[in-house]
Amino acid sequence: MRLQALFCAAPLLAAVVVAKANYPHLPDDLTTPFQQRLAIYGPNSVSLGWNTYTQLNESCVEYGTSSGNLNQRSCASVESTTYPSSRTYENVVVLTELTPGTTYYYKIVSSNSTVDHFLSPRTPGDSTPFNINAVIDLGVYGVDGYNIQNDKAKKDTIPTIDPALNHTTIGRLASTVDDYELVIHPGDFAYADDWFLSLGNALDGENAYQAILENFYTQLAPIAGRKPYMASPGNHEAACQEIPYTSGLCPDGQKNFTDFMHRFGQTMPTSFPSLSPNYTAQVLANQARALAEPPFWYSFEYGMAHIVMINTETDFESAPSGQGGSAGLNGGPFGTKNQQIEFLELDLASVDRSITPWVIVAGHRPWYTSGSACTPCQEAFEDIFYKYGVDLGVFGHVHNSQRYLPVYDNTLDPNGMQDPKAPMYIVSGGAGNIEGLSTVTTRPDFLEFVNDQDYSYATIRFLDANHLQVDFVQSTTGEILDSSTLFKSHGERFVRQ
Ligand SMILES: *[C@@H]1O[C@H](CO)[C@@H](O)[C@H](O)[C@H]1NC(C)=O
Ligand SMILES: *[C@@H]1O[C@H](CO)[C@@H](O)[C@H](O)[C@H]1NC(C)=O
Ligand SMILES: *[C@@H]1O[C@H](CO)[C@@H](O)[C@H](O)[C@H]1NC(C)=O
Ligand SMILES: *[C@@H]1O[C@H](CO)[C@@H](O)[C@H](O)[C@H]1NC(C)=O
Ligand SMILES: CC(=O)N[C@H]1CO[C@H](CO)[C@@H](O)[C@@H]1O
Repeated sequence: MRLQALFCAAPLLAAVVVAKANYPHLPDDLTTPFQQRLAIYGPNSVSLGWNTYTQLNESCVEYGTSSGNLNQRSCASVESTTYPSSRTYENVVVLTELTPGTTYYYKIVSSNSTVDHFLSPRTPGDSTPFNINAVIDLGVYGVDGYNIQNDKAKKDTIPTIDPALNHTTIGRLASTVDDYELVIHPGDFAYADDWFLSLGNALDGENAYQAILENFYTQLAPIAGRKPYMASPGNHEAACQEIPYTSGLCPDGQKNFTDFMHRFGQTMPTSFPSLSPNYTAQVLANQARALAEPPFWYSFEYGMAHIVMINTETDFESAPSGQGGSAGLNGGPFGTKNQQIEFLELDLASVDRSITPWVIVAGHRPWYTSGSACTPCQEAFEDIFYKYGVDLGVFGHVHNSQRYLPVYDNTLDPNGMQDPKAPMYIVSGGAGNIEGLSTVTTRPDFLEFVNDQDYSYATIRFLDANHLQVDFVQSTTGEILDSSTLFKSHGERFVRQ
């Protein structure tokens, strides 16, 4: 209300303010697809989400294994959705019964779309080596590098982004696109809720918020439209109260993970049925499946890997972004009491290592970290990780790269990297965003590598059933900043310890 009065009284100011929220140009053809995002949706299926600037009467995708013959067609089972303050509509189509590990060509049905392609998921148990990237805390990029720490001048405009001008991390993900098969991104996308960092946005938060989201997901589309891009939430998806004084100006779309839910709610999978011949494992997997709550917590399988995405923001005891949580964000809950924790236990208990030897759990807030440790997360999750022999924990939230030796209960695993019982942990939060990199202030025990000088991310290489290599990649050059290999014998089929 007050905002509108201000706009009438000061049209000049309004014009300046509106110009600040730099929305991408509207296409003439409103059916043009933007913000494409693939995800692994099932053992033989992939979901494809995209946004349009009009509601489509029918959202469809044509696809096939030859670029010249898109002989299959799949249409949305639900209508495209939007939310207050958004300019766009979210469309989702699921492509099922795909032949595993095969290149598929696809074209979103529109009078203005082009053919792209993806690799269909590898069957759980396929022992072909493959790589994934862990990219966390990734924000919008501008022509001159929007994410330079302490460069206030660069924070003052919301850039319109030409996707061809890919910078640092997104650029590296584009130029290495044949080197990895999927991306995991557990939290903090776009940093649209940081709109208030630019003074020019003060009276135009709603537009600034939406403009940053549109710019970011359009810039990400060349990656997320080519590779399954698996999401779970971070604190920047939660709400407006990151900085308390903005809460009075909170755009509807910014409250309670709204954009995140709309964008990824229909595209992320529920857990898969078990392929184990063990009946108990099948039952446990089905129980876990019923408790999965995508896009907040879920798991999927891919070749040698069972990957669980968790929610470190809400839905466990003293969750930092939950009701009454320490971050003051009051988000969620998204499940019933204890649902996420029960899900995680049942899901991990169901894993048959003779099918998927590697178990990775990825979430946003770390507990082994230099700075900003999430103690409630450690209390909620660490024992479960250990009990079921999680091999690698992947986190972000702290804006740099860190690697820890296998550790449990703040005690180093005596075996180190040679067949430990405890999980190895990494923080891969240096992808780059408006807040810049986080300076390393403390060097906790078990910290083996840390870098707070370079925008970077982690490549996880599944070499075989016993060797997992983790490389930290410098975004600007592609140089490997750190490389380590974890050996696990994986002798037990169902780990309990
Ligand atoms: C067609 O799509 C491209 C983006 O893929 C967009 O830049 C262009 O404006 C669109 N053309 C029309 C006529 O809408
Ligand atoms: C949807 O259908 C209506 C009625 O047939 C038509 O007027 C409109 O142009 C269609 N919209 C799109 C985006 O195709
Ligand atoms: C079957 O799976 C359960 C857990 O899922 C495990 O405890 C049990 O040992 C397994 N049985 C066999 C014969 O492997
Ligand atoms: C957030 O959304 C969830 C799911 O719709 C709902 O259960 C919860 O009550 C909402 N929380 C708040 C604070 O509005
Ligand atoms: C400006 C720039 O570096 N553009 C690059 C973005 O990424 C694509 C895909 O790798 C390259 O072809 C462009 O040269």
